[in-house]
Amino acid sequence: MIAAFGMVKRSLLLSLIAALLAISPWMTRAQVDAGKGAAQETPERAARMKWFREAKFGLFIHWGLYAIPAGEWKGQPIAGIGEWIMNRAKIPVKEYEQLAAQFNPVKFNADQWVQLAVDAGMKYIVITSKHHDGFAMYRSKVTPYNIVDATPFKRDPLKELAAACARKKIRLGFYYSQAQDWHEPNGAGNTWDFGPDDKKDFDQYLRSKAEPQVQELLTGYGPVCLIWFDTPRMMTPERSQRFTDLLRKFQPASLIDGRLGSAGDYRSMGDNAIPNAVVREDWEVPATLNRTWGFKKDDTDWKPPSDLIFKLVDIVSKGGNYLLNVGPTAEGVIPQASQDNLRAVGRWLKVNGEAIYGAGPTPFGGELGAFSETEKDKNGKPVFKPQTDWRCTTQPGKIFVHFIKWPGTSFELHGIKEAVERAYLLADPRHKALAIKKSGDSVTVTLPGTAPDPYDSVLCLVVKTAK
Ligand code: FHN
Repeated sequence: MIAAFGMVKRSLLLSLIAALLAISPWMTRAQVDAGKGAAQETPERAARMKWFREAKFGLFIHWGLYAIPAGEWKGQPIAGIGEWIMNRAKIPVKEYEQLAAQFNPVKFNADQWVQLAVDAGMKYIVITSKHHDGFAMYRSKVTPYNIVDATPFKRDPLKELAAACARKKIRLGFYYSQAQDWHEPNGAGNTWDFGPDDKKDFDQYLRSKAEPQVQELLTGYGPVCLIWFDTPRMMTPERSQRFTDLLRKFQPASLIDGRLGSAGDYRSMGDNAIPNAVVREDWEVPATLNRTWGFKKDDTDWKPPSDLIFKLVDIVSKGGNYLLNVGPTAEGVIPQASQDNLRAVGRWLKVNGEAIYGAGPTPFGGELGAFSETEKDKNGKPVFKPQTDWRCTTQPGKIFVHFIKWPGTSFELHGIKEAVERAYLLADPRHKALAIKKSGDSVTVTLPGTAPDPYDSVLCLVVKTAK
């Protein structure tokens, strides 16, 4: 067995530094989150969750009318995330609706979008079918406020994406804003046109729009891998249950994310919020490539491939999935920088995918960082100090050590009870065996002088699992 604590020493000198660190303020280890909300595992649940647990990496797409103003309204830049422009600029429904007549994304090509996800090594796609602005990005019979009936484009991109996903064998899910709908008098969120939410007939909105639209999505687009609900304002358990019932009735295999209003099939972390420690339940982090979800023309603050690969590895080492977003333009083009950075992740995954897809979390935890005993945040809570030199993921019989920072010619790992039978680098096409020395529960591996990968070089330790 592998002990639940691991720590790296690279040489005698580094042992000394480690000893010094041991008396530094970074003493308190990150706690493992036992996953208090974890659903009880049953054979049905295991079957439903199987693909999600293997996938690890998905593409989020925020696409809607907000891509036209792209962060600017009447010549003024509007602060905040792009898809919130209607709310931030308090644009009246009557004005915002007029964007539909201009929406003509002639460069949209479903196969190209799906190919990007495939090239990036992503295993599922989640696209906004209706965001908080209330505009349906598919042909809806519930309301003419949809892309087929209200725009010159007249095509149903979700139909085209569903067909392209089926061709490329990649799963498709739909984001649906069940509570906030700024277009509807009784939907949550639009207080500038329709007054306070607590005066609204919210159930009238749910029954006449949200529930029938979710039904349309579940019945008109083939297999839907999940529905990604969001911002559960005013969602009581009874209201949430009505959506759960729809999913279980029309697509029993489809998953419910963690933002419906009652427990879903997995936990959704906050936006861009990666936990500090291993979380022992199914979870996902939705995350941006820059600072916005919906396209904003002045947001070019792109996270580089090094950051994206580190985050993917960090998340998988803590037991989660990474749902990474693109915000296509009003013409239907995914920004080039998004494409380039995602494809760089895909190239790394081609070589190192075994250490990601279906991989389990770290058996250690000390390498993730620790809470400071001296530094406190504004609430008086200890500040977490992440350590980013290395991460660990696992497969049955294998431990993968991800070197974000190359340790030099030797690496020592503590806390391994099993026999280590072989060690090699995934980046070495011949998987040449590296020299290993085992002593007690430590293993020392002799490494080449330089990192074979600029972002994350993965060392595979083949271990003899306990019978
Ligand atoms: O308000 C939305 C936001 O626009 C975006 O869709 C994100 C994605 O996780 N969810 C909400 C904020 O958490």
